[in-house]
This record gives sequence, C-alpha cells and structure tokens, in this order.
Amino acid sequence: MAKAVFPGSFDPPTIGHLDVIARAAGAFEELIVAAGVNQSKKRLFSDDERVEMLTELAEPFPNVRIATFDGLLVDFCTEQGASVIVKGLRTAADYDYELQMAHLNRRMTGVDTVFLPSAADHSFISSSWVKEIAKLGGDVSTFVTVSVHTRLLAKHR
Ligand code: COD
Repeated sequence: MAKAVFPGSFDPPTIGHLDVIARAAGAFEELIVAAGVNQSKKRLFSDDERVEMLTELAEPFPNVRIATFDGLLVDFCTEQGASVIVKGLRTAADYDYELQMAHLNRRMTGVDTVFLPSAADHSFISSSWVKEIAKLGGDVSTFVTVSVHTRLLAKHR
C-alpha cells in the first residue's frame, strides 16, 4: 500500500477534514497530514497551533503523521517518498479547482491525486466560513471538535 499526503490549510481543521483523515488512514499504509500555505488565504492560526490541533485530531490513527510544508506540495511529496495526494471534494467548485491542481501536480513530478467525496452532511463545511461565523459571534460548535472550538473562542474573546 502507498504512502499518501493529505495537504491543506487546516485553518482550522473541521470535522470535514477529520472524516477525510479517518477514511484515508484506512486506505493507505501511512498518511501524512500536511499543513501548508494557500497563498490566496489569510491565516488565523500559526503553524504550531495548526500542528497541535491536527495532532489532537489524528490521535486515534496510529498510521497518521502530522507535518508542515511551505514550498511546493509536489516537492514535499518527493521528500517524503509519498506517491499519492489525497483531497476531499465537497462541490463542483471544489472539483474544478482541485482537478486543475491534480493535473499540474501530476505533470510536475508524476504524483497522482485521489479524491474522496465529503460526507453528505459535511459538504457545506469550510474553514473559511467557520472562521467568519466564529468572528461574528455565531455558533460553530457542530462544525469543529470541542478542542478546536475552544481555540476559536479564545481567538475572538
Ligand atoms: N469535507 C471534505 N473535505 C474537505 C472539507 C469538508 N467539509 N473541507 C475541506 N476539505 C478538503 C478540501 O477540498 C481540500 O482537499 C482539503 O480538505 C484541505 O482544505 P483546506 O481548505 O484546509 O486547504 P486548502 O484548499 O486551502 O489547501 C491548499 C493547499 C495548501 C493544499 C495548496 O494551496 C497547496 O498545495 N499549496 C502549496 C503550494 C503549491 O504546491 N502550489 C501549486 C499547486 S498546483
């Protein structure tokens, strides 16, 4: 079985991310959950905070490792000896965006991408909306774990 990388901003990780981690952990020998930088998004949590949140989330899965990367995803995959990238798909918009990146990544180094459809009841959950709702005082407790929720509340106290 292959070694896979599940990359993302995870700013913060949601229960949608957790579901992808759980399913991919069952499908690959080793899964590296890699917190990277999306140049088009403004970040709320530091690298250390994202690693701490992901480490708590991945605690039940012995074959999952947490890492950070700040260059090209394909270079990180090569460094780690990973032959597969895992992505979650929620909507047609995700598909268009992710498919283009999958083609670019494959053209650059040959690394392939496997898509997992989001759970039906997670398809509307995104870190960006969670951040906005939390910032404006809304309740996001059903979209994230208790620990992530506590951290979000602390950011906006
Ligand atoms: N259910 C299921 N999947 C979900 C959910 C959900 N509710 N929410 C998000 N996901 C999936 C997303 O579709 C994505 O696959 C993954 O989880 C991560 O999502 P985010 O939002 O945390 O992370 P992104 O999309 O901002 O991460 C983008 C990367 C950091 C992976 C990307 O920008 C990247 O690869 N950057 C490195 C630089 C690089 O290589 N650039 C060239 C790319 S061709």
